[in-house]
Amino acid sequence: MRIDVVSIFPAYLQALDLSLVGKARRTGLLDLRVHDLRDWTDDRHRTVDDTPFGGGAGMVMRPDVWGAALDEVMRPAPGEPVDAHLLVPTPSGRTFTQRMAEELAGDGHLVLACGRYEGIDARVAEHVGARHRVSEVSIGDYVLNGGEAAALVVVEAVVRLLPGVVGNPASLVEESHGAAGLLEYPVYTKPPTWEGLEVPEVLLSGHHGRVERWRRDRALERTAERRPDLVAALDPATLDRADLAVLARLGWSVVDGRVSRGPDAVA
Ligand code: 6GU
Repeated sequence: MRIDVVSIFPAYLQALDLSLVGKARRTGLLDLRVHDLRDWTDDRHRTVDDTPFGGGAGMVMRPDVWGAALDEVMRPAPGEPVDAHLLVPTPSGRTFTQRMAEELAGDGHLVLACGRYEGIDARVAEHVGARHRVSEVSIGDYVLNGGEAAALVVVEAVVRLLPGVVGNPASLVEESHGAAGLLEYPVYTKPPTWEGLEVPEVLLSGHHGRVERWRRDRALERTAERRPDLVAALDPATLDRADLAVLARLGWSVVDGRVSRGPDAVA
């Protein structure tokens, strides 16, 4: 896969030299290129922004500079038939999800355009959209100063799904099937006693069936506590009697084929 990241702070992306993404680059699984947007300016001050038409606070990134950068970076290399997909990190984008990461991992060429200030002139997405797929994505409901941190998140989430990047593919399989739609259960390692705190005895028992049940119970409890939206989205067909018992204790039940909580939810 090829990924290009364009930013006025290319040094921000140096984290992509490290760890699993860095290794994927060195082994040739990933062709990742970071560019300085100012390389496409042509004035003495290397200007990338200007005041917003219609007034208001802050600055907007100029379409001519971004257009020149993206036209060059997204142009298919000779003999490279893959259609580049432009990703624009912005708090007003569609929420970036694991499903989106899985889809993007199937693309041949991703380009991330990191905006700063109040964002990029809207004509850029329109211009690029005439020739390429364009997706504006948000990594969550909070505001960052620019798209760089979000680009790091998107690249890491996508690259770890590429074949050969994660050392033990069983980790990926476990993530996707392990407990579909639930948060992970708590994990422990040695020593079995630390600062007066014990590892739950069942995990030392060697009884695989009891361990699996305990983990599933903890995952259900955690999800009900922290992410009730995920519990409500569970497919009842994926729940066994023990699951339903745990959920009932927490005030959830299946009503009209849906997992729901509240007065008529308690059995
Ligand atoms: Cl993608 N960009 C910025 N600037 N802020 C964000 C974001 C992205 N996602 C959440 N907040």
